[in-house]
Amino acid sequence: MPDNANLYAALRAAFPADLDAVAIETADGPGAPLHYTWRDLDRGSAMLANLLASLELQAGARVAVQTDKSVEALMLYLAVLRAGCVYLPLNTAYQAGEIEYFIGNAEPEVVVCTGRNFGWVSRIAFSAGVGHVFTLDDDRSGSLLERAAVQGDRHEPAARRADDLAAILYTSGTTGRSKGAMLSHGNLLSNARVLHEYWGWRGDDVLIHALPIFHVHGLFVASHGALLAGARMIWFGKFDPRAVIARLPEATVFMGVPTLYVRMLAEAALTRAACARMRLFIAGSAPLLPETFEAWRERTGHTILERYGMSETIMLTSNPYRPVEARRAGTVGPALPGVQLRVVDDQGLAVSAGAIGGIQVKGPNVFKGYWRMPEKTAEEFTTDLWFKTGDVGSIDAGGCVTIVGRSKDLIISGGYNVYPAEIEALINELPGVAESAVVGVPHPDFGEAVVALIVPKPGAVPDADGVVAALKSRIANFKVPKAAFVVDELPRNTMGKVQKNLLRDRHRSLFAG
Ligand code: MLC
Ligand code: AMP
Repeated sequence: MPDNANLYAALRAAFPADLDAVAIETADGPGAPLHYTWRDLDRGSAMLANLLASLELQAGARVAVQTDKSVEALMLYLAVLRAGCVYLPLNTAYQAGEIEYFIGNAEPEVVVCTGRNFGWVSRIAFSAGVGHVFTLDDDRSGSLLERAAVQGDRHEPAARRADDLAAILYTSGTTGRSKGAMLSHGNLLSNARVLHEYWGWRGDDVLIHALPIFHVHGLFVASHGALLAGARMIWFGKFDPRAVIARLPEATVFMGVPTLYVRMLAEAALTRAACARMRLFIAGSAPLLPETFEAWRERTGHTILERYGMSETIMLTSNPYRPVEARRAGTVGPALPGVQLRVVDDQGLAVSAGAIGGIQVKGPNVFKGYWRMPEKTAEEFTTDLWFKTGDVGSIDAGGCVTIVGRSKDLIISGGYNVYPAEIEALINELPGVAESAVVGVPHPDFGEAVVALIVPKPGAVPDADGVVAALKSRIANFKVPKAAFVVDELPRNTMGKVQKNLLRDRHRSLFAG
Protein backbone atom coordinates (compact mmCIF):
# COMPACT_ATOMS: atom_id res chain seq x y z
CA MET A 1 0.00 0.00 0.00
CA PRO A 2 1.37 3.47 -0.80
CA ASP A 3 2.18 5.78 2.12
CA ASN A 4 -0.84 7.11 3.96
CA ALA A 5 -1.49 10.62 2.59
CA ASN A 6 -3.60 11.55 5.63
CA LEU A 7 -2.52 15.10 6.53
CA TYR A 8 -2.46 14.24 10.22
CA ALA A 9 0.18 11.56 9.60
CA ALA A 10 2.47 14.20 8.06
CA LEU A 11 1.83 16.69 10.87
CA ARG A 12 2.41 14.02 13.52
CA ALA A 13 5.68 13.00 11.87
CA ALA A 14 6.89 16.58 12.32
CA PHE A 15 6.23 16.68 16.09
CA PRO A 16 9.50 17.15 17.99
CA ALA A 17 11.24 14.14 19.57
CA ASP A 18 10.45 15.50 23.03
CA LEU A 19 6.71 14.98 23.15
CA ASP A 20 6.62 16.48 26.64
CA ALA A 21 7.72 19.87 25.40
CA VAL A 22 5.02 22.55 25.34
CA ALA A 23 3.28 22.80 21.97
CA ILE A 24 0.65 25.40 22.85
CA GLU A 25 0.31 27.86 25.71
CA THR A 26 -2.99 29.66 26.08
CA ALA A 27 -2.67 33.41 26.56
CA ASP A 28 -6.28 34.18 27.46
CA GLY A 29 -9.55 32.41 28.17
CA PRO A 30 -10.59 30.18 31.09
CA GLY A 31 -7.67 28.96 33.21
CA ALA A 32 -4.94 30.69 31.15
CA PRO A 33 -2.10 30.02 30.97
CA LEU A 34 -2.74 26.37 30.14
CA HIS A 35 0.14 24.35 28.73
CA TYR A 36 -0.48 21.62 26.19
CA THR A 37 2.39 19.32 25.26
CA TRP A 38 2.84 17.64 21.92
CA ARG A 39 1.79 14.42 23.66
CA ASP A 40 -1.41 16.15 24.80
CA LEU A 41 -2.20 17.13 21.20
CA ASP A 42 -1.55 13.60 19.99
CA ARG A 43 -3.51 11.87 22.77
CA GLY A 44 -6.36 14.36 22.82
CA SER A 45 -6.89 14.17 19.08
CA ALA A 46 -6.59 10.34 19.26
CA MET A 47 -9.40 10.18 21.83
CA LEU A 48 -11.59 12.45 19.74
CA ALA A 49 -10.77 10.44 16.59
CA ASN A 50 -11.70 7.24 18.44
CA LEU A 51 -14.99 8.84 19.44
CA LEU A 52 -15.69 9.69 15.80
CA ALA A 53 -14.74 6.15 14.77
CA SER A 54 -17.11 4.71 17.40
CA LEU A 55 -20.02 6.56 15.76
CA GLU A 56 -19.59 4.36 12.67
CA LEU A 57 -19.99 7.25 10.27
CA GLN A 58 -20.08 6.80 6.52
CA ALA A 59 -16.87 7.26 4.56
CA GLY A 60 -16.35 10.96 3.88
CA ALA A 61 -18.76 12.03 6.66
CA ARG A 62 -18.78 15.76 7.28
CA VAL A 63 -18.22 17.09 10.81
CA ALA A 64 -19.55 20.64 11.10
CA VAL A 65 -18.06 22.73 13.90
CA GLN A 66 -19.20 26.11 15.23
CA THR A 67 -17.38 26.60 18.53
CA ASP A 68 -15.35 29.28 20.25
CA LYS A 69 -11.62 29.09 19.65
CA SER A 70 -9.85 26.70 22.00
CA VAL A 71 -7.00 24.21 21.88
CA GLU A 72 -9.61 21.45 22.16
CA ALA A 73 -11.28 22.84 19.03
CA LEU A 74 -7.93 22.55 17.24
CA MET A 75 -7.63 18.97 18.53
CA LEU A 76 -11.08 18.30 17.12
CA TYR A 77 -9.88 19.48 13.70
CA LEU A 78 -6.87 17.15 13.96
CA ALA A 79 -9.17 14.32 15.08
CA VAL A 80 -11.44 14.79 12.07
CA LEU A 81 -8.39 14.50 9.80
CA ARG A 82 -7.17 11.43 11.70
CA ALA A 83 -10.53 9.73 11.50
CA GLY A 84 -10.69 10.37 7.76
CA CYS A 85 -13.80 12.53 8.06
CA VAL A 86 -14.27 15.94 6.44
CA TYR A 87 -13.93 19.09 8.56
CA LEU A 88 -16.45 21.87 8.08
CA PRO A 89 -15.59 24.93 10.16
CA LEU A 90 -18.25 27.62 10.67
CA ASN A 91 -17.80 31.25 11.70
CA THR A 92 -18.98 31.78 15.27
CA ALA A 93 -20.92 34.86 14.16
CA TYR A 94 -23.27 32.84 11.92
CA GLN A 95 -26.90 32.90 13.01
CA ALA A 96 -29.72 30.38 12.62
CA GLY A 97 -30.59 31.10 8.97
CA GLU A 98 -26.96 30.78 7.92
CA ILE A 99 -26.35 27.59 9.95
CA GLU A 100 -29.52 26.05 8.57
CA TYR A 101 -28.22 26.58 5.05
CA PHE A 102 -24.76 25.10 5.75
CA ILE A 103 -26.19 22.04 7.49
CA GLY A 104 -28.79 21.55 4.77
CA ASN A 105 -26.19 21.87 2.03
CA ALA A 106 -23.31 19.89 3.54
CA GLU A 107 -25.46 17.24 5.28
CA PRO A 108 -22.97 16.62 8.08
CA GLU A 109 -23.33 13.49 10.21
CA VAL A 110 -21.88 15.24 13.24
CA VAL A 111 -22.38 18.81 14.45
CA VAL A 112 -20.37 20.33 17.29
CA CYS A 113 -21.55 23.64 18.79
CA THR A 114 -21.19 25.66 21.98
CA GLY A 115 -23.32 24.84 25.00
CA ARG A 116 -25.02 28.23 24.77
CA ASN A 117 -26.14 27.56 21.19
CA PHE A 118 -27.10 23.92 21.68
CA GLY A 119 -30.85 24.65 21.81
CA TRP A 120 -31.19 26.25 18.38
CA VAL A 121 -28.30 24.48 16.64
CA SER A 122 -29.49 21.02 17.68
CA ARG A 123 -33.04 21.86 16.60
CA ILE A 124 -31.78 22.75 13.12
CA ALA A 125 -29.41 19.78 13.01
CA PHE A 126 -31.85 17.11 14.16
CA SER A 127 -34.57 18.33 11.83
CA ALA A 128 -32.04 18.10 8.97
CA GLY A 129 -31.34 14.48 9.93
CA VAL A 130 -27.95 14.96 11.61
CA GLY A 131 -27.25 11.91 13.78
CA HIS A 132 -24.98 13.41 16.43
CA VAL A 133 -24.83 16.86 18.02
CA PHE A 134 -22.17 17.50 20.66
CA THR A 135 -21.19 20.58 22.62
CA LEU A 136 -17.71 21.96 23.18
CA ASP A 137 -16.93 25.07 25.21
CA ASP A 138 -13.70 26.98 25.61
CA ASP A 139 -13.47 25.97 29.29
CA ARG A 140 -12.91 22.34 28.28
CA SER A 141 -16.49 21.37 29.08
CA GLY A 142 -19.26 19.90 26.96
CA SER A 143 -20.55 16.53 25.81
CA LEU A 144 -17.84 16.09 23.16
CA LEU A 145 -15.01 15.90 25.68
CA GLU A 146 -17.14 13.89 28.13
CA ARG A 147 -17.71 11.26 25.46
CA ALA A 148 -14.08 11.35 24.29
CA ALA A 149 -12.77 10.93 27.85
CA VAL A 150 -13.66 7.24 27.86
CA GLN A 151 -11.94 6.54 24.53
CA GLY A 152 -8.46 5.09 24.02
CA ASP A 153 -5.60 7.54 23.52
CA ARG A 154 -4.01 5.73 20.59
CA HIS A 155 -5.28 6.00 17.07
CA GLU A 156 -3.78 5.10 13.72
CA PRO A 157 -4.68 7.79 11.13
CA ALA A 158 -7.24 6.44 8.67
CA ALA A 159 -5.69 5.60 5.31
CA ARG A 160 -6.35 8.46 2.92
CA ARG A 161 -5.22 9.23 -0.61
CA ALA A 162 -3.88 12.70 -1.39
CA ASP A 163 -7.00 13.34 -3.43
CA ASP A 164 -9.43 12.48 -0.62
CA LEU A 165 -11.41 15.28 0.91
CA ALA A 166 -10.12 16.78 4.19
CA ALA A 167 -12.19 19.95 4.60
CA ILE A 168 -15.01 21.98 3.13
CA LEU A 169 -14.75 25.74 3.52
CA TYR A 170 -17.85 27.71 2.70
CA THR A 171 -17.14 30.80 0.71
CA SER A 172 -19.97 33.07 -0.29
CA GLY A 173 -21.31 32.98 -3.81
CA THR A 174 -21.91 35.92 -6.12
CA THR A 175 -25.54 34.90 -6.39
CA GLY A 176 -25.90 35.14 -2.63
CA ARG A 177 -25.66 31.49 -1.59
CA SER A 178 -22.43 30.10 -0.17
CA LYS A 179 -20.47 27.42 -1.98
CA GLY A 180 -18.43 24.76 -0.18
CA ALA A 181 -14.85 24.69 -1.46
CA MET A 182 -13.63 21.08 -1.24
CA LEU A 183 -9.99 20.81 -0.14
CA SER A 184 -8.12 17.53 -0.15
CA HIS A 185 -5.41 16.19 2.16
CA GLY A 186 -3.01 16.71 -0.75
CA ASN A 187 -4.07 20.35 -1.28
CA LEU A 188 -3.46 21.17 2.37
CA LEU A 189 -0.22 19.28 2.79
CA SER A 190 1.42 20.50 -0.41
CA ASN A 191 0.67 24.13 0.49
CA ALA A 192 1.82 23.69 4.10
CA ARG A 193 5.10 22.13 2.92
CA VAL A 194 5.75 24.93 0.42
CA LEU A 195 5.13 27.61 3.06
CA HIS A 196 7.30 25.71 5.56
CA GLU A 197 10.27 26.04 3.22
CA TYR A 198 9.44 29.45 1.82
CA TRP A 199 9.04 31.20 5.16
CA GLY A 200 11.93 29.35 6.80
CA TRP A 201 9.88 27.79 9.62
CA ARG A 202 12.06 26.37 12.42
CA GLY A 203 11.54 24.19 15.48
CA ASP A 204 12.51 27.07 17.77
CA ASP A 205 9.95 29.45 16.26
CA VAL A 206 7.20 30.74 18.53
CA LEU A 207 3.98 31.71 16.74
CA ILE A 208 1.46 34.12 18.20
CA HIS A 209 -1.81 32.61 17.02
CA ALA A 210 -4.49 35.29 17.33
CA LEU A 211 -6.74 34.53 14.34
CA PRO A 212 -10.00 32.61 14.28
CA ILE A 213 -9.67 28.93 13.35
CA PHE A 214 -12.64 28.70 11.00
CA HIS A 215 -10.83 30.14 7.95
CA VAL A 216 -7.83 29.35 5.79
CA HIS A 217 -5.61 31.93 7.48
CA GLY A 218 -5.87 30.85 11.12
CA LEU A 219 -6.70 27.17 10.62
CA PHE A 220 -4.37 26.19 7.80
CA VAL A 221 -1.67 28.80 7.23
CA ALA A 222 -0.99 29.55 10.90
CA SER A 223 -1.72 26.22 12.61
CA HIS A 224 -0.19 23.97 9.95
CA GLY A 225 2.85 26.24 9.83
CA ALA A 226 3.59 25.81 13.53
CA LEU A 227 2.63 22.13 13.70
CA LEU A 228 4.71 21.17 10.68
CA ALA A 229 7.70 22.97 12.19
CA GLY A 230 7.22 21.46 15.64
CA ALA A 231 7.08 25.08 16.80
CA ARG A 232 5.36 26.39 19.94
CA MET A 233 2.21 28.51 19.72
CA ILE A 234 1.04 31.26 22.06
CA TRP A 235 -2.70 30.86 21.65
CA PHE A 236 -5.17 33.75 21.84
CA GLY A 237 -8.86 32.89 21.88
CA LYS A 238 -9.60 36.47 20.92
CA PHE A 239 -7.43 39.15 19.35
CA ASP A 240 -6.55 41.94 21.77
CA PRO A 241 -3.82 44.28 20.47
CA ARG A 242 -2.37 45.12 23.89
CA ALA A 243 -2.28 41.53 25.06
CA VAL A 244 -0.65 40.41 21.80
CA ILE A 245 2.00 43.13 21.99
CA ALA A 246 2.76 42.06 25.57
CA ARG A 247 3.68 38.59 24.27
CA LEU A 248 5.69 39.72 21.24
CA PRO A 249 9.01 39.71 23.14
CA GLU A 250 8.84 35.88 23.39
CA ALA A 251 7.61 35.31 19.85
CA THR A 252 9.28 34.95 16.46
CA VAL A 253 6.32 34.75 14.03
CA PHE A 254 3.00 36.61 13.86
CA MET A 255 0.24 36.39 11.25
CA GLY A 256 -2.69 38.70 10.86
CA VAL A 257 -5.22 40.33 8.58
CA PRO A 258 -4.46 44.05 8.01
CA THR A 259 -6.96 45.14 10.70
CA LEU A 260 -4.80 43.42 13.33
CA TYR A 261 -1.75 45.43 12.22
CA VAL A 262 -3.74 48.69 12.18
CA ARG A 263 -5.00 48.05 15.72
CA MET A 264 -1.53 47.16 17.03
CA LEU A 265 -0.09 50.32 15.49
CA ALA A 266 -2.57 52.32 17.56
CA GLU A 267 -0.85 51.06 20.74
CA ALA A 268 2.12 52.97 22.16
CA ALA A 269 3.51 49.68 23.52
CA LEU A 270 4.34 48.57 19.96
CA THR A 271 8.06 49.37 19.83
CA ARG A 272 11.27 48.04 18.33
CA ALA A 273 12.16 46.57 21.71
CA ALA A 274 8.87 44.64 21.87
CA CYS A 275 9.67 43.08 18.48
CA ALA A 276 13.35 42.40 19.16
CA ARG A 277 13.05 38.60 18.89
CA MET A 278 10.58 38.61 16.01
CA ARG A 279 11.66 36.93 12.80
CA LEU A 280 8.59 37.37 10.60
CA PHE A 281 5.36 39.37 10.43
CA ILE A 282 2.98 38.05 7.78
CA ALA A 283 -0.18 39.76 6.50
CA GLY A 284 -2.92 38.64 4.16
CA SER A 285 -6.63 37.93 3.52
CA ALA A 286 -7.18 41.55 2.44
CA PRO A 287 -5.03 44.30 0.93
CA LEU A 288 -2.44 45.72 3.31
CA LEU A 289 -2.33 49.46 2.76
CA PRO A 290 1.13 50.84 1.91
CA GLU A 291 0.64 53.32 4.81
CA THR A 292 0.33 50.41 7.24
CA PHE A 293 3.36 48.66 5.69
CA GLU A 294 5.46 51.85 6.06
CA ALA A 295 4.20 52.74 9.53
CA TRP A 296 5.00 49.23 10.73
CA ARG A 297 8.53 49.38 9.35
CA GLU A 298 9.07 52.80 10.85
CA ARG A 299 7.81 51.79 14.31
CA THR A 300 9.17 48.26 14.66
CA GLY A 301 12.03 48.04 12.18
CA HIS A 302 10.31 44.99 10.64
CA THR A 303 9.06 44.70 7.06
CA ILE A 304 5.71 42.95 6.88
CA LEU A 305 5.64 40.08 4.38
CA GLU A 306 2.35 40.21 2.48
CA ARG A 307 0.95 37.10 0.83
CA TYR A 308 -2.21 36.31 -1.11
CA GLY A 309 -4.58 33.39 -0.89
CA MET A 310 -8.16 32.23 -0.89
CA SER A 311 -10.33 29.43 0.43
CA GLU A 312 -10.33 27.60 -2.91
CA THR A 313 -6.55 27.64 -3.33
CA ILE A 314 -5.00 28.20 0.10
CA MET A 315 -1.86 30.32 -0.50
CA LEU A 316 -1.01 31.47 -4.02
CA THR A 317 1.76 34.02 -3.75
CA SER A 318 4.11 35.44 -1.17
CA ASN A 319 6.54 38.30 -1.01
CA PRO A 320 10.06 36.93 -0.60
CA TYR A 321 11.34 35.88 2.80
CA ARG A 322 14.87 36.88 1.81
CA PRO A 323 16.12 39.42 1.03
CA VAL A 324 13.85 41.45 3.25
CA GLU A 325 14.34 44.50 0.99
CA ALA A 326 12.57 42.60 -1.83
CA ARG A 327 9.24 42.75 0.07
CA ARG A 328 7.26 45.49 -1.63
CA ALA A 329 4.27 47.41 -0.29
CA GLY A 330 1.11 47.03 -2.33
CA THR A 331 2.25 43.78 -3.98
CA VAL A 332 1.73 40.18 -2.98
CA GLY A 333 4.93 38.75 -4.44
CA PRO A 334 5.51 35.96 -6.96
CA ALA A 335 3.63 32.67 -7.26
CA LEU A 336 4.71 30.15 -4.63
CA PRO A 337 6.82 27.22 -5.86
CA GLY A 338 4.61 24.73 -7.72
CA VAL A 339 1.81 27.27 -8.19
CA GLN A 340 1.21 28.60 -11.72
CA LEU A 341 -0.45 31.98 -12.19
CA ARG A 342 -1.52 33.86 -15.29
CA VAL A 343 -3.42 37.05 -16.05
CA VAL A 344 -6.00 36.99 -18.84
CA ASP A 345 -8.14 39.54 -20.65
CA ASP A 346 -11.93 39.43 -21.11
CA GLN A 347 -11.53 36.86 -23.90
CA GLY A 348 -9.46 34.62 -21.65
CA LEU A 349 -6.22 35.34 -23.52
CA ALA A 350 -3.01 35.75 -21.54
CA VAL A 351 -1.91 39.40 -21.36
CA SER A 352 1.65 40.73 -21.48
CA ALA A 353 3.76 41.41 -18.39
CA GLY A 354 2.42 44.29 -16.34
CA ALA A 355 -1.00 44.40 -18.04
CA ILE A 356 -4.10 44.13 -15.88
CA GLY A 357 -6.61 41.30 -16.17
CA GLY A 358 -8.22 38.38 -14.34
CA ILE A 359 -5.88 36.24 -12.23
CA GLN A 360 -6.06 32.48 -12.86
CA VAL A 361 -4.26 29.65 -11.09
CA LYS A 362 -3.25 26.01 -11.50
CA GLY A 363 -1.38 23.85 -9.03
CA PRO A 364 -1.49 21.15 -6.36
CA ASN A 365 -3.03 23.72 -3.99
CA VAL A 366 -6.17 24.23 -6.12
CA PHE A 367 -9.37 22.77 -4.63
CA LYS A 368 -11.41 19.92 -6.10
CA GLY A 369 -14.52 21.98 -6.83
CA TYR A 370 -17.60 23.22 -5.03
CA TRP A 371 -19.51 20.73 -2.90
CA ARG A 372 -22.43 19.34 -4.91
CA MET A 373 -22.36 22.31 -7.32
CA PRO A 374 -20.83 20.90 -10.51
CA GLU A 375 -22.24 23.73 -12.60
CA LYS A 376 -20.66 26.40 -10.34
CA THR A 377 -17.39 24.48 -10.43
CA ALA A 378 -17.51 24.37 -14.23
CA GLU A 379 -18.17 28.13 -14.38
CA GLU A 380 -15.11 28.91 -12.27
CA PHE A 381 -12.64 26.77 -14.25
CA THR A 382 -11.53 27.39 -17.83
CA THR A 383 -11.70 24.51 -20.31
CA ASP A 384 -7.95 23.99 -19.82
CA LEU A 385 -8.51 23.79 -16.05
CA TRP A 386 -7.24 27.11 -14.76
CA PHE A 387 -9.24 28.34 -11.75
CA LYS A 388 -10.58 31.88 -12.07
CA THR A 389 -9.80 33.62 -8.78
CA GLY A 390 -12.14 36.56 -9.41
CA ASP A 391 -9.25 38.85 -8.45
CA VAL A 392 -7.97 41.43 -10.90
CA GLY A 393 -4.30 42.32 -11.14
CA SER A 394 -1.05 42.13 -13.01
CA ILE A 395 2.16 40.13 -13.03
CA ASP A 396 5.32 42.11 -13.78
CA ALA A 397 8.27 40.87 -15.79
CA GLY A 398 9.89 39.57 -12.60
CA GLY A 399 6.78 37.51 -11.73
CA CYS A 400 5.60 39.79 -8.93
CA VAL A 401 1.79 39.98 -8.58
CA THR A 402 -0.14 43.15 -7.78
CA ILE A 403 -3.86 42.92 -7.02
CA VAL A 404 -5.79 45.99 -8.12
CA GLY A 405 -9.37 44.89 -7.58
CA ARG A 406 -11.91 42.12 -7.93
CA SER A 407 -14.24 41.11 -10.72
CA LYS A 408 -16.41 39.33 -8.13
CA ASP A 409 -18.81 41.59 -6.24
CA LEU A 410 -17.21 41.05 -2.85
CA ILE A 411 -16.47 43.21 0.18
CA ILE A 412 -13.64 42.22 2.53
CA SER A 413 -14.22 43.69 5.95
CA GLY A 414 -11.62 43.02 8.62
CA GLY A 415 -10.59 39.90 6.69
CA TYR A 416 -14.13 38.51 6.47
CA ASN A 417 -15.84 38.21 3.12
CA VAL A 418 -19.25 39.77 2.65
CA TYR A 419 -21.18 39.15 -0.55
CA PRO A 420 -23.47 42.09 -1.38
CA ALA A 421 -25.96 39.80 -3.16
CA GLU A 422 -26.73 37.98 0.10
CA ILE A 423 -27.40 41.20 2.02
CA GLU A 424 -29.36 42.77 -0.83
CA ALA A 425 -31.65 39.72 -1.04
CA LEU A 426 -32.43 40.01 2.68
CA ILE A 427 -33.04 43.77 2.53
CA ASN A 428 -35.30 43.38 -0.51
CA GLU A 429 -37.54 41.01 1.48
CA LEU A 430 -38.20 43.66 4.16
CA PRO A 431 -41.53 45.55 4.08
CA GLY A 432 -41.53 48.77 2.11
CA VAL A 433 -38.31 48.00 0.23
CA ALA A 434 -38.39 48.04 -3.57
CA GLU A 435 -34.70 47.27 -4.11
CA SER A 436 -31.28 47.85 -2.61
CA ALA A 437 -27.58 47.94 -3.34
CA VAL A 438 -24.80 47.02 -0.95
CA VAL A 439 -21.26 48.32 -1.49
CA GLY A 440 -17.95 48.42 0.35
CA VAL A 441 -16.32 51.76 1.13
CA PRO A 442 -12.91 52.50 2.69
CA HIS A 443 -12.84 52.09 6.47
CA PRO A 444 -9.82 52.93 8.65
CA ASP A 445 -10.18 49.85 10.87
CA PHE A 446 -11.82 47.17 8.73
CA GLY A 447 -10.29 48.17 5.38
CA GLU A 448 -13.73 48.13 3.80
CA ALA A 449 -17.10 48.70 5.47
CA VAL A 450 -20.50 47.50 4.31
CA VAL A 451 -22.91 50.27 3.27
CA ALA A 452 -26.53 49.73 2.13
CA LEU A 453 -28.60 51.95 -0.18
CA ILE A 454 -32.33 51.29 0.06
CA VAL A 455 -34.99 52.31 -2.49
CA PRO A 456 -38.52 52.41 -1.01
CA LYS A 457 -41.63 51.03 -2.68
CA PRO A 458 -43.93 53.83 -3.91
CA GLY A 459 -45.64 55.37 -0.89
CA ALA A 460 -43.57 53.40 1.64
CA VAL A 461 -41.19 55.05 4.10
CA PRO A 462 -38.69 52.40 5.23
CA ASP A 463 -36.42 53.52 8.02
CA ALA A 464 -32.71 52.86 7.39
CA ASP A 465 -32.04 52.16 11.09
CA GLY A 466 -34.95 49.73 11.11
CA VAL A 467 -33.44 47.88 8.15
CA VAL A 468 -30.11 47.58 9.95
CA ALA A 469 -31.85 46.38 13.12
CA ALA A 470 -33.78 43.77 11.15
CA LEU A 471 -30.55 42.48 9.59
CA LYS A 472 -28.84 42.23 12.98
CA SER A 473 -31.19 39.48 14.07
CA ARG A 474 -30.73 37.51 10.86
CA ILE A 475 -27.08 37.50 9.74
CA ALA A 476 -23.58 37.39 11.18
CA ASN A 477 -22.72 40.73 12.78
CA PHE A 478 -19.76 41.48 10.49
CA LYS A 479 -22.13 41.43 7.47
CA VAL A 480 -24.50 44.03 8.96
CA PRO A 481 -24.12 47.42 7.19
CA LYS A 482 -22.14 49.98 9.17
CA ALA A 483 -24.32 52.64 7.47
CA ALA A 484 -27.59 52.60 5.51
CA PHE A 485 -29.38 55.27 3.51
CA VAL A 486 -32.80 55.53 1.91
CA VAL A 487 -32.43 56.85 -1.67
CA ASP A 488 -34.89 57.64 -4.46
CA GLU A 489 -33.21 55.44 -7.04
CA LEU A 490 -30.02 53.53 -7.86
CA PRO A 491 -27.74 54.71 -10.68
CA ARG A 492 -27.90 52.29 -13.62
CA ASN A 493 -26.01 51.94 -16.87
CA THR A 494 -27.68 51.57 -20.26
CA MET A 495 -27.91 47.80 -19.72
CA GLY A 496 -29.88 48.46 -16.51
CA LYS A 497 -27.06 47.26 -14.25
CA VAL A 498 -26.57 49.11 -10.96
CA GLN A 499 -23.39 51.22 -11.15
CA LYS A 500 -21.85 50.26 -7.85
CA ASN A 501 -18.68 52.18 -8.66
CA LEU A 502 -20.71 55.43 -8.57
CA LEU A 503 -22.23 54.45 -5.22
CA ARG A 504 -18.80 53.63 -3.82
CA ASP A 505 -17.46 56.99 -5.02
CA ARG A 506 -20.44 58.80 -3.55
CA HIS A 507 -19.86 57.28 -0.10
CA ARG A 508 -16.08 57.00 -0.27
CA SER A 509 -15.47 59.50 2.56
CA LEU A 510 -18.15 58.21 4.91
CA PHE A 511 -15.66 56.79 7.40
CA ALA A 512 -12.66 58.94 6.49
CA GLY A 513 -10.58 60.00 9.45
C1 MLC B 1 -16.06 42.37 14.13
N1 MLC B 1 -16.91 43.33 13.71
C2 MLC B 1 -16.73 43.51 12.40
C3 MLC B 1 -15.71 42.61 12.05
N2 MLC B 1 -15.32 41.93 13.13
N3 MLC B 1 -17.32 44.33 11.53
C4 MLC B 1 -16.90 44.28 10.27
N4 MLC B 1 -15.92 43.44 9.85
C5 MLC B 1 -15.32 42.60 10.71
N5 MLC B 1 -14.36 41.78 10.30
C6 MLC B 1 -17.87 44.08 14.51
C7 MLC B 1 -18.94 43.19 15.07
O1 MLC B 1 -19.98 43.09 14.14
C8 MLC B 1 -19.35 43.92 16.31
O2 MLC B 1 -20.23 44.94 15.97
C9 MLC B 1 -18.06 44.57 16.78
O3 MLC B 1 -17.20 44.62 15.63
C10 MLC B 1 -17.36 43.78 17.87
O4 MLC B 1 -17.29 42.40 17.50
P1 MLC B 1 -16.07 41.50 17.96
O5 MLC B 1 -16.26 40.12 17.47
O6 MLC B 1 -15.83 41.71 19.43
O7 MLC B 1 -14.90 42.17 17.14
P2 MLC B 1 -13.36 42.00 17.23
O8 MLC B 1 -12.99 40.90 18.17
O9 MLC B 1 -12.77 43.33 17.45
O10 MLC B 1 -13.02 41.45 15.76
C11 MLC B 1 -12.32 42.17 14.83
C12 MLC B 1 -11.29 41.24 14.20
C13 MLC B 1 -12.04 40.05 13.56
C14 MLC B 1 -10.54 42.04 13.15
C15 MLC B 1 -10.32 40.74 15.25
O11 MLC B 1 -12.93 40.52 12.58
C16 MLC B 1 -11.11 39.03 12.98
O12 MLC B 1 -10.57 38.17 13.69
N6 MLC B 1 -10.86 39.07 11.67
C17 MLC B 1 -9.99 38.10 11.02
C18 MLC B 1 -10.73 37.37 9.95
C19 MLC B 1 -9.90 36.24 9.33
O13 MLC B 1 -9.26 35.48 10.01
N7 MLC B 1 -9.92 36.19 8.01
C20 MLC B 1 -9.16 35.19 7.26
C21 MLC B 1 -9.99 34.71 6.10
S1 MLC B 1 -9.07 33.53 5.15
P3 MLC B 1 -21.62 45.17 16.74
O14 MLC B 1 -22.18 46.38 16.07
O15 MLC B 1 -22.40 43.93 16.50
O16 MLC B 1 -21.23 45.36 18.17
C22 MLC B 1 -8.77 34.31 3.66
C23 MLC B 1 -7.79 33.70 2.76
C24 MLC B 1 -6.46 34.31 2.98
O17 MLC B 1 -9.25 35.35 3.43
O18 MLC B 1 -5.83 34.80 2.05
O19 MLC B 1 -6.06 34.32 4.16
P1 AMP C 1 -11.62 33.96 1.08
O1 AMP C 1 -12.69 33.60 0.13
O2 AMP C 1 -12.11 34.32 2.44
O3 AMP C 1 -10.63 32.92 1.10
O4 AMP C 1 -10.98 35.30 0.53
C1 AMP C 1 -10.12 35.28 -0.57
C2 AMP C 1 -9.96 36.62 -1.16
O5 AMP C 1 -9.27 37.49 -0.26
C3 AMP C 1 -9.09 36.61 -2.39
O6 AMP C 1 -9.78 36.18 -3.54
C4 AMP C 1 -8.66 38.06 -2.46
O7 AMP C 1 -9.67 38.85 -3.04
C5 AMP C 1 -8.54 38.43 -1.00
N1 AMP C 1 -7.14 38.46 -0.55
C6 AMP C 1 -6.46 37.53 0.14
N2 AMP C 1 -5.21 37.95 0.38
C7 AMP C 1 -5.08 39.18 -0.17
C8 AMP C 1 -4.04 40.16 -0.25
N3 AMP C 1 -2.86 39.97 0.32
N4 AMP C 1 -4.30 41.30 -0.92
C9 AMP C 1 -5.48 41.53 -1.49
N5 AMP C 1 -6.52 40.66 -1.43
C10 AMP C 1 -6.32 39.50 -0.77
